[in-house]
Amino acid sequence: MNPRIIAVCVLFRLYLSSSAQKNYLLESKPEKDQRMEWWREARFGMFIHWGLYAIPAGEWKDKTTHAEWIRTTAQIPLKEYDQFVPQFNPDQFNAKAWVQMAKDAGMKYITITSKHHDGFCLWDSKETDFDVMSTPFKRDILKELATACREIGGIRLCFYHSIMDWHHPDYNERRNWEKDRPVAGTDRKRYIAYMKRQLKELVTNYGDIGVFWFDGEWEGFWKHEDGVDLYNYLRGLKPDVIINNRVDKGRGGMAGMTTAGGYAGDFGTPEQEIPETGLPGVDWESCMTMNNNWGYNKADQQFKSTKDLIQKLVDIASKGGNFLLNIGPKADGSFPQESIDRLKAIGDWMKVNGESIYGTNASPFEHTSWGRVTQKTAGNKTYLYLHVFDWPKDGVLHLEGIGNKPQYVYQLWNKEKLPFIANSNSLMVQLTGPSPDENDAVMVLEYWEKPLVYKAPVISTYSADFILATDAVISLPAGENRTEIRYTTDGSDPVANSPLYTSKLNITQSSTVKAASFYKGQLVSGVVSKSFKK
Ligand code: FHN
Repeated sequence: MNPRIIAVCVLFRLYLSSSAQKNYLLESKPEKDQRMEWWREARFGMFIHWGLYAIPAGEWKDKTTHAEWIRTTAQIPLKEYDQFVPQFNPDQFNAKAWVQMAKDAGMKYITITSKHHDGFCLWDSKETDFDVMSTPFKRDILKELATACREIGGIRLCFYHSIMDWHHPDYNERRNWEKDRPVAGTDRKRYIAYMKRQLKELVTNYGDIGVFWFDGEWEGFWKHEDGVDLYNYLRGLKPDVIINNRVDKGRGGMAGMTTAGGYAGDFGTPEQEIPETGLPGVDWESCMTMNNNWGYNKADQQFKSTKDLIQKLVDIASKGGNFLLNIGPKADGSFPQESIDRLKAIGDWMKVNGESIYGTNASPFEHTSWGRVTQKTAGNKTYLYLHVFDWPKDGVLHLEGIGNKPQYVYQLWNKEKLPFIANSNSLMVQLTGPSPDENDAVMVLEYWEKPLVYKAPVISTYSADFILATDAVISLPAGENRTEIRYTTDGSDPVANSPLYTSKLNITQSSTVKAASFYKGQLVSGVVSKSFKK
């Protein structure tokens, strides 16, 4: 063969092997920021858990508390569970209606279970017959959703994909009650290759997939090196795809955050909970059910109120996170009416207030008694969105810890400007009339400069209980250099002429240290305290 051709073949093989082995974990911050931009802007998405488990709808023999885990929680043998395949015929399924409901609710992406733990595939997979094409429905559900997203616009299609698979024999973890599925002869590498081929189908044939949301990573079957490999494999197929932290083994339980460096995954995944505070520089998304189940359970009527769901969305955004709110469709392909009603009501609120959610960042304030704050910078302007859950009875909204005046204060719902008084460390806004929205009424502070937000100091120590002596370090968040720390050690609140903190305190007696931030002689933060015991 012509030496030139040989050289080209060798170079091409090198290219293929190098692109397959590229370590995307070494991506630069600007590259990741660019990739995450749409997702951070979106802030709000729809989770969909749908599959064969919607047929029993949570009921099995004398229990009605099952859901998407029913094959396991009801200990249904594989052959008996497979009987749901010929029953799956969702004649009410309408992909356009689903996508439109998500869009009308103000959501920007849909994350649907391509395959949940039971192994059933909602798309036409060449890799298995345990898929929707083996049912009477014989339609590629994910393809119809991809088409609807493309035609309607404004909604990114994303896939939840379970690593754990209770159907494929080579996923060789077994439940202790599964006596009918021997492990002999199984091959975990063969399962991983199967899963990769299926993921390639999903990346290649269903349009511009935004996120792969892995789950079921917690069993011993899945190793850290498998997670890193799968992350790089998928990024190699689609470099701009976003992948959650459940692709690897770094998730710290249901709190969802990645516990240390070196693990793969672009965002944390708190489940059914919201972190206490935002985590600067960390991307995370809280996923929650509307009632108590991910998959459809016909007995579960405990739907969260619209007010609760809106305030959860706002709380999450005020901490810099995304909200992935779940729908569990029925076996016929329709959404539960309670879900439809809440999506509509949330959408009505988002039509008026969406700008206070989309593309916002975490609140610059530690705490506000009446609600939450989100913020957004556009050009040389910064907008602070005051989400008022509890309307002040005296008609005056107080904001503590702010040191400069906004250009304007106005009601987001009608842009009506409001009078306000600003002093050295707080703002008082005169509200007009009752709250227009008991779920959350939003006021806007428009700044033409960076808002001057004061932070309380933090008192830290190696040990508050000591024998001879211990140290107390009092600090302000990084970058806060406009204020000074004043402190006391007798338990009294610090005042302008209290001692100025300049270096760590040596504590030799039981005492209470209190500290606060001061600016030009004015108290501008809350008072923090820590007790020390000899
Ligand atoms: O076991 C799954 C469960 O079925 C559901 O999919 C949730 C949603 O995030 N994830 C796992 C439980 O943590």
